[in-house]
Amino acid sequence: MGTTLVHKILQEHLVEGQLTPGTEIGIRIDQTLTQDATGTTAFLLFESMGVGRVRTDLSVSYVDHNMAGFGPENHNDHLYLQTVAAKSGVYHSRPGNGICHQVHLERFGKPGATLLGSDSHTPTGGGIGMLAIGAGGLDVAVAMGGGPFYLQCPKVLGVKLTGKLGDWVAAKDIILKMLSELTTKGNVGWAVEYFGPGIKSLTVPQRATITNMGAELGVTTSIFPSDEQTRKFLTAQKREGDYRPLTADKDAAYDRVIALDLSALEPMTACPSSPDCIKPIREVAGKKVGQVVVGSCTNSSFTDLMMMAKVLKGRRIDPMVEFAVAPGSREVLNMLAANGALADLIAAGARILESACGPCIGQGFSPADGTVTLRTFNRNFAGRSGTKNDQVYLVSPETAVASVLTGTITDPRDLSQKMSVAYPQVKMPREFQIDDSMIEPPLPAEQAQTAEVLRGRTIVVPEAPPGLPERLVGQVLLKCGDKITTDHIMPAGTYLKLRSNVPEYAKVVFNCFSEPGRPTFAERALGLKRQGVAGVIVAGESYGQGSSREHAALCPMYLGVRAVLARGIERIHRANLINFCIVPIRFADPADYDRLQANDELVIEDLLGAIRGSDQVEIRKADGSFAFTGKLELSARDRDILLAAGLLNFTRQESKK
Ligand code: MIC
Ligand code: SF4
Repeated sequence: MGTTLVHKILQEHLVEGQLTPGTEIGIRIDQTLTQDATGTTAFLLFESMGVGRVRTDLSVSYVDHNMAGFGPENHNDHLYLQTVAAKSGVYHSRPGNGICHQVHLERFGKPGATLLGSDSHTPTGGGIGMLAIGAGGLDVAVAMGGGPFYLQCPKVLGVKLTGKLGDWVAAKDIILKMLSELTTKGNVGWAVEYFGPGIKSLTVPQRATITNMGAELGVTTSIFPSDEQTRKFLTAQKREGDYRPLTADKDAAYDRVIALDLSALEPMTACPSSPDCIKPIREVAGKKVGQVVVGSCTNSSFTDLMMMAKVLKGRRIDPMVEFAVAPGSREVLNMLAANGALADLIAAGARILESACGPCIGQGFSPADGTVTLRTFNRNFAGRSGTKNDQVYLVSPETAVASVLTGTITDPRDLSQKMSVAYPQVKMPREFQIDDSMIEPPLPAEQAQTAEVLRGRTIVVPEAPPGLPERLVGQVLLKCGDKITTDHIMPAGTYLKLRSNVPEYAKVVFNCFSEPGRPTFAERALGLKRQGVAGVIVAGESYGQGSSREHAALCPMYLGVRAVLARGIERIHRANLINFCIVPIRFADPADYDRLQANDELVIEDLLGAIRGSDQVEIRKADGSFAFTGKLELSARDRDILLAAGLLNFTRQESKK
């Protein structure tokens, strides 16, 4: 049997282990990306590793999340990142240059290379045939220092695409269809590889929409082959030299194959409040819309926005809808400005936002109470928009433009049928308008030695975790249900600016569960910590889904949380927990979840012994009423990291050997 594309690239980069799905492997990382919201911690940790300059082929620091905050925090972060990147041998994409994934695809993505990014949507790079993986900032810092990245060798799901998308049906509808079939749960340990005759007609930006939102499936990565479409895109980006054809073997041994006929697809949406709450648009059509927001790393490419501008040219948006557009990059924005499309969008009534994450991460543009908001983004977790009880529908740019004209959720195919609007065929440009002047190259090594790094007062070096105790005495601080996202654990929005200051940011851990007049999670946790009692979190399935933000481990660790007991923990978050010395434990019998309550006191007699050499731990309630078994699904390296009190300490110990 032949080899899948995923395993071919893994094989080329393998430095430890064997390509047996489910076992741990170490791979060489060619490129890294960081963004500001995870990047400040990543760089602070990188600095404290004492490596000096990065040892990858290419590392890029982007500023796209924390852009327009009130107070000095954002600008302090930008200055730190700009100066630390220059000193460390890292390219720096300045604020305003665009969203990391969009810019990386345009200017740096390379078929066959490995990319590790401190952002869960790093697999966007799979659209150009890279093996692109999201991870916590500390894992990325280690990779910047030249260390391998360790992961579970994934099983590969082959998705055979046939047919061709119809008019008004978009790449977004392909990934929404995938989410309707696979959901956001239970896909840990898989990678998705697209193949078949249907891929030929999909451009790189379309493929990138699909691999980007593959993150919502919870898979390790998603990838398309590198073919003529890839060559066309790279040539248009004046980077033909980076092209390399790459496909799976014809008889590739996929662990599972599913088929999708693109011709049979219809416009879809993810309904409030989960990316897998999928319905065909026609089932929700007619609902009044208050807001339409186009942008994010999923759908803000030149072709997406050109399509919209062509539809809107000479038309006006519905008077009861607010409409905002955030182009994915400065390249996209410049091109729209140069060809007049920007003026068409403005004339139609669009509010143009800067090229950044913006409303996708709750930086403004929160919807009014009780309004439906349509967004071309990838996540609609409750409250992420900044409004409690929000009603966020994730849609394609096609559905967004149809709905902004009518003021109701509209199947875009109705634009042709009922309003005689022809579907604009937008071709990929032969040449993009390239201007890399907002990407600063690093300083040469000699100059870097004496260069100063600007560390403003709001940038606080995070504490390393303390060692784990032999005997863990803990208390259940919180019992939560299924699908707890990292947005629940560490809210972004107005708190995003606190990312560089763990003691401050930790105050809002789990604040979505706070009740007025009662002590917060942070207050209770710190109270226990002072008494020498560990905090324990009890959770259901898919705990920690969503973002790669390691603050969802780092801040609870700071508050004294030492263990998470769950029915299931998502890949990136699980790695972050281990990196910050919080023990991830799975219920051996999922029914034991029902027997635990908040405030229960728990004891693990021989925690360190179990971490050293067992696949399970015995846990009992301190009152003796109940004992149960937890599974420790740890690789040898995971055990070493936990015993060394986290990855930073572990890396320091290893470098001394
Ligand atoms: C997100 O979409 O949630 C983010 C913000 O991009 C995160 C990263 C972060 O929390 O900084 C992600 O997806 O990893
Ligand atoms: Fe930025 Fe949103 Fe993409 Fe995250 S999902 S990187 S916040 S645009």
